[in-house]
Amino acid sequence: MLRRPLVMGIVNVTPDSFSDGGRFLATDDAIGHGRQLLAEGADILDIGGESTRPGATRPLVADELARVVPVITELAASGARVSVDTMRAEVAREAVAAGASIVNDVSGGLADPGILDVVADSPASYVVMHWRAHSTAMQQVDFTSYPRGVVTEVRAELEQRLAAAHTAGIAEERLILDPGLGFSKTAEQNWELLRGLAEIEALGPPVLVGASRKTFLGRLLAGSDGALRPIGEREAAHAALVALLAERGVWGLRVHDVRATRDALAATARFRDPADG
Ligand code: PMM
Repeated sequence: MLRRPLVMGIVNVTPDSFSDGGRFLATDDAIGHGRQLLAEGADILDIGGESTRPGATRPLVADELARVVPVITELAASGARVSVDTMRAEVAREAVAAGASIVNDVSGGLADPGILDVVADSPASYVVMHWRAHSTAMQQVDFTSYPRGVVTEVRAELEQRLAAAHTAGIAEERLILDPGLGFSKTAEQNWELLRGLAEIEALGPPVLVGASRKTFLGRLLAGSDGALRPIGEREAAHAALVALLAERGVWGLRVHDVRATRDALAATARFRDPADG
């Protein structure tokens, strides 16, 4: 029987106001959101304090730490399996100390190479995502150019990042790969990567995919006037991808809507296997 993909629920610790009141509110909101996602069936909570949407500017390290550490501490203490979504060595170190067991680095060690040593010195798993540039630059033409084809080049670049992780001393069984949908990729390149996922899987480590609410789905479902389908109305298309990715046997799905994802996985498993569910 095919194992169902793990569901990684996204907990964004939203930028708070300048007052301490705002900060506490953001912490409480994120903890509450995490608990809700666990109740809906999340296997992992991915806690992040830096937005990586195109054009986003980076928070200060101190602000990123202040956003994520209290949330990780609280949710890990209540037994949740926690991942930290960060590109920074210092944040990864504090997050692991606070209870995170996965470091989800969207830059695959490129933004802050010291993160590889931090992970190597910890028991944490490490998500190596395909990435080329920070959010302010990643949709520029230079960064979405893949002359040998997006699948071939993403595979080759991920292979280099895996080698860097090995060199730093991170054992193979702690590595997870992610094609990085939307990061320095056009909508069409995201679809090509999904079609070519076998090439990424062939590198060896388990594969995580994050398609939830992304712009390429908004573009797929755009109205006749070209307006992108709003973020909150992309879930049916996402659920179809969830089913297809489950059939591929991916390791994990990084999603906003945990309940809809678990529903799609339940239907997929029941369709495939009469004994399941
Ligand atoms: N996407 C975003 C942030 N972190 N991490 C991984 N491993 N894979 C992703 O695809 C990914 C990520 C950006 O999406 P969001 O702004 O909707 O969280």
